Amino acid sequence: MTELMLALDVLTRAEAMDIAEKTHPYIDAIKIGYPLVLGSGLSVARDLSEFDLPLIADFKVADIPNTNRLIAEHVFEAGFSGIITQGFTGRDSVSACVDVAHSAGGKCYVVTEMSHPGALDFMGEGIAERLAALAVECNADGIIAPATRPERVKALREIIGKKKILSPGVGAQGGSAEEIAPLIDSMIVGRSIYNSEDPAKAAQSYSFIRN
Ligand code: NUP
Repeated sequence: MTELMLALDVLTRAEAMDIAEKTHPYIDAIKIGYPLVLGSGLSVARDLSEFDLPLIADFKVADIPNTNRLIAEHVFEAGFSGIITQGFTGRDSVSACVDVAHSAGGKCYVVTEMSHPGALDFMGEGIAERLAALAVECNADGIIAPATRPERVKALREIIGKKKILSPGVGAQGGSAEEIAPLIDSMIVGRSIYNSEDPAKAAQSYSFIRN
């Protein structure tokens, strides 16, 4: 079974609550990041907790260990259950996020190779493998890997074993749900659900991955 994680990149609390209300029976987790939090404030996390789904903070944290720790503490105090951090800042910075997450009973995921074309300028083969190994070394709960490049997801799976792979890039970025779902643990989908005329129906259209 592969989970469906809704990337809720709408800009206001009202829109976020509306889409979550319509889609929550068909999704397994919600991910929010800068677009919604800068538009509505961090307190939107408490509002979304009414849907009783894991809530992931996609802040791609990328600072020195002390600043990462301060950011992660805010995230878990705000009611999130997981955080996404960059890995390229190195083991001490990643460990700071993992430690705060685990102390709060939450999860921490490390970005390895991003899903957009430009990711290959700096994060492609070789580097992504090192980032995945760092995620294992730092005891992170999983990685972010690109649904737009299934062969890269297979290579990164070899490194992380049973840790979770959360994978964005299906739909608007061109990745195929059918192709990526068997390789990953959680499929992250945003625009093709929240921009749909009927978000509930769009979310439901991915239910084959959850069976
Ligand atoms: O490599 C990444 N690619 C990516 O798209 C890492 C991410 N965290 N994301 C996020 O996943 C992106 O910021 C957005 O929130 C979501 C994909 O959304 P969409 O392309 O399905 O609209």
